[in-house]
Amino acid sequence: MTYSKFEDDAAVVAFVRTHTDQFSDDDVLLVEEIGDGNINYIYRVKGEDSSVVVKQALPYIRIIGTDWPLSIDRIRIEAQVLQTEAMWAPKFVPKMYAFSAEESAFVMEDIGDHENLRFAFIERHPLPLLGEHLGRFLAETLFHTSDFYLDYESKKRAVANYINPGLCKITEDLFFWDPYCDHERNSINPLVRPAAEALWNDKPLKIAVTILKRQFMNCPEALIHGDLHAGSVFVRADSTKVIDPEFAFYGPMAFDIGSVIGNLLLDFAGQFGLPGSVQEKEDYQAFLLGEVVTCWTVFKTRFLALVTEKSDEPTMSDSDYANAFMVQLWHETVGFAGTEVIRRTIGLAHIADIDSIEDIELRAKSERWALALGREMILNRDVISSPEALNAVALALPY
Ligand code: SR1
Ligand code: MG
Repeated sequence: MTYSKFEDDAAVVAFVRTHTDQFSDDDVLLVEEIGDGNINYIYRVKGEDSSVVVKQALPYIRIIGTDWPLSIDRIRIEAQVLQTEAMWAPKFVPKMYAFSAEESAFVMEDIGDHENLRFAFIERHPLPLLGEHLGRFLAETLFHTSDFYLDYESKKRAVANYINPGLCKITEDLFFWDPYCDHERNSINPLVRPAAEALWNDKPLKIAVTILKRQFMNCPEALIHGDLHAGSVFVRADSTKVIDPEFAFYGPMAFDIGSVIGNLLLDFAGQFGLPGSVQEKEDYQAFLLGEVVTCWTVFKTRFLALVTEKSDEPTMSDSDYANAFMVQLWHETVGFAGTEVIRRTIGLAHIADIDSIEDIELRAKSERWALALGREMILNRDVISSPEALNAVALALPY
């Protein structure tokens, strides 16, 4: 492996031409760096009639530099996960055209006709199929990579293939440790510091978070995306694409489902302080809660149908077992969603839904609301019995 960044546009073009036949020889190709993520370099390569996207991983985190080293095996994992997801949920992922370990880079379909879900949320774009699409994506990818579907040997080999320690460690720290202590990586609105300090002194909460952390570290249930926040989703009104599975590994299904639900609720928190009329905000908040219900219901219905249709595992294919599994999975989902809500509010990696609220007082109100919601979700995950019950908790929480 070269471990070096593409030197210039010509190197990116040469990479695409060497590894794909997407462009004819006489097509003039233009390169534009488009990545605004934290970790990698992303380029769009545009010809006369079509374009592709190139993603390159370097052995460190882009926004930090060489002080935070990170294995480039993550790009191999991401390429393979995109291919696996494409087998089971082809509508919901960009096509992978080529991967090269030599350059630690791959070429994929350009989904530039979609917009990032984070910004669609902030601008309150109508997304009538969002929850349905994400529920379906989750059901297909999680079922087909789990013991419900795979034979005992394929499953264990897959667990080994997707060992991803460096990226898991980021999550172990940023979700389950930093926000619950005065960590230097945290980024805290000074007006919210007393609320953050209250969490640091909340022993039952810290124990509950540690239980979730242990589950994250010790439950190789399915090949999970591992970073399914709104920034990893691109949308049009009629289409949804999930990208960026570099954090993927064999982990708890509830972590992915919880990330989706956590991000719907984070945008709910942001809506209070974002520009717009009260009516516009309340309408969009109602839409977000509706998508919480739809996402879970579609996920559950499709997963259980897949168990009936395709699972021949002698014990787990029992429908009574599968239904009991769903109950447990829901409770874990609520807990993981709560950790996403808290870590995006006072941890290292914030979200624009809240951070773009210019008035610091208004932002603090959304942040305090989010912290209170996340705390309730984590502590009461075993009593919040359904998405409707979760929505009732959100609606009852004073702003
Ligand atoms: C240093 S990485 C910070 C965050 O960005 C990624 O997208 C993950 O969400 C990670 O937690
Ligand atoms: Mg990412």
